Amino acid sequence: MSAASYAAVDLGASSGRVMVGRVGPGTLELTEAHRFPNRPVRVPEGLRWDVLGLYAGILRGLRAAGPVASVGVDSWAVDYGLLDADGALLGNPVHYRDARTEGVAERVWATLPPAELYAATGLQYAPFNTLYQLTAARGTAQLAQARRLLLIPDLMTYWLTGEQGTELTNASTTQLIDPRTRDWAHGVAERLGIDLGLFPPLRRPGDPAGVLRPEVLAETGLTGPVRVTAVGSHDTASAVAAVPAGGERFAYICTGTWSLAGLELTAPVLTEASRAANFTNELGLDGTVRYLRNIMGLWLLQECLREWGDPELAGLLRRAAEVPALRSVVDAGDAAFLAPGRMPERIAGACRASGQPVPVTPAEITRCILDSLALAHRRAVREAQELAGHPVDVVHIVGGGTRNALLCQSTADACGLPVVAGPAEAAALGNVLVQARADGLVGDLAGMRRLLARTQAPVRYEPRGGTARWRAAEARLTAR
Ligand code: ADP
Ligand code: LRH
Repeated sequence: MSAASYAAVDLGASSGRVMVGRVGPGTLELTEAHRFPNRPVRVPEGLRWDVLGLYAGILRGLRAAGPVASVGVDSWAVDYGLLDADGALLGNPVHYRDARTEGVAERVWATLPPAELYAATGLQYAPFNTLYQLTAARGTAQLAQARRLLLIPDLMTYWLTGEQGTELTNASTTQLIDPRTRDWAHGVAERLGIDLGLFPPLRRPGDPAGVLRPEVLAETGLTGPVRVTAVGSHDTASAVAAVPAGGERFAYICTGTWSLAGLELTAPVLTEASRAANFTNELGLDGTVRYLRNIMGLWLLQECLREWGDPELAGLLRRAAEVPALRSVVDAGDAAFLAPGRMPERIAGACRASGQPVPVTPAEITRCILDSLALAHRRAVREAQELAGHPVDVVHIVGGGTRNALLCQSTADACGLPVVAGPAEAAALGNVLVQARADGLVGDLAGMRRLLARTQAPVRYEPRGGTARWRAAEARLTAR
């Protein structure tokens, strides 16, 4: 095969998309076949994902994509659907921002203290890790009936193919994987009474994952057989694979609903200092570890926009750029911002509580959010280097946030390092390249990155000085 087209299904927390990647010798082109919103739905029992709507969007996207050699699916992490003995979905998957995990960690830690849990799994503490979600679900009628658990991309893959598997990069976000063996953490599951038998066998990026079912072919107008290939099904794993870096001395920030800021390493960092700093060791392609911190990300802005009736973003960002920098900042790593609702008020409240000027207008609040994100990026990039003993010369930003020049420039200024921004659709590109690699069209991870650097034209932002102001802003937050 000398050239081929691949469909990447990439489900982000704010939108899903089906992208088509055309890969040939030294060429890589990505086009959008279909994009659809991803909006959680609040029902009496809590916040749920509309997975049927997402699946319908995928089918529509595959129809628009036209002939492809194979399909790969990636999505946000940690969430799952439960299947009954007949293989039917038991209810809508619970959203990771649902309140059901409040207070659950303390129950888990009574059996397995946080230090032991970190030593065994290397995962950050986040209330929504699958391990805590499954503990919260204990005793429910739904879990009692469940015979299978499929993470979201694995559920979509199952509906497309009829085949079940658990893709490793996403499994590493469950907190049930040992990052050293890259296999299940059996001891952790046993001590917490979690049945690993619910998960189908592990598969790895590049493994075959079946072919599109005849009904799917009929609905999408595609001619079979169309293969489905396991990719880095955690969107962040696919995005990191598509960071167009040369060498090893780089940090990355995947900016979308979340900012995931950190390093690519060859072994996990499981020290007590790393745990205290809440860095996570998730698994990447080819034996790599994604050593990173979760920062609230553009979620803060998305939620404000929702409250403000969705004003035009470009105009708002222009006005935000005119607001003086660093008047007030909030801790963009604070889990207090995890839940939806009343975001402008919560941000203003955090500024007031820390004795800073209170941002009032949408432009002022937007500036506060972007400065706060840049500040959190600075801190994560610095601390990751210190904790891993892995220095960097450049920060790569990928994901939707690369379209926000103010955020990219502020991050360069805050870090005191050049920022190389792009590609915006990194997760889809990483997804496509893993499929193409399975067909022998591209080489190893370094080869994939060279191809990306040559074909995806990133934008470079140089730091403009003034790091002392960022240091002072950081001190304002940490002094509290
Ligand atoms: P996810 O995959 O988590 O749904 P994306 O990577 O698609 O997120 O990024 C979405 C974010 O990118 C939006 O919330 C928005 O802040 C930012 N973004 C997208 N398009 C633009 C744009 N044209 N200008 C500025 N920011 C943008
Ligand atoms: C980003 C992401 C992130 C997870 C979060 C739940 O989309 O996958 O890596 O921590 O969603």
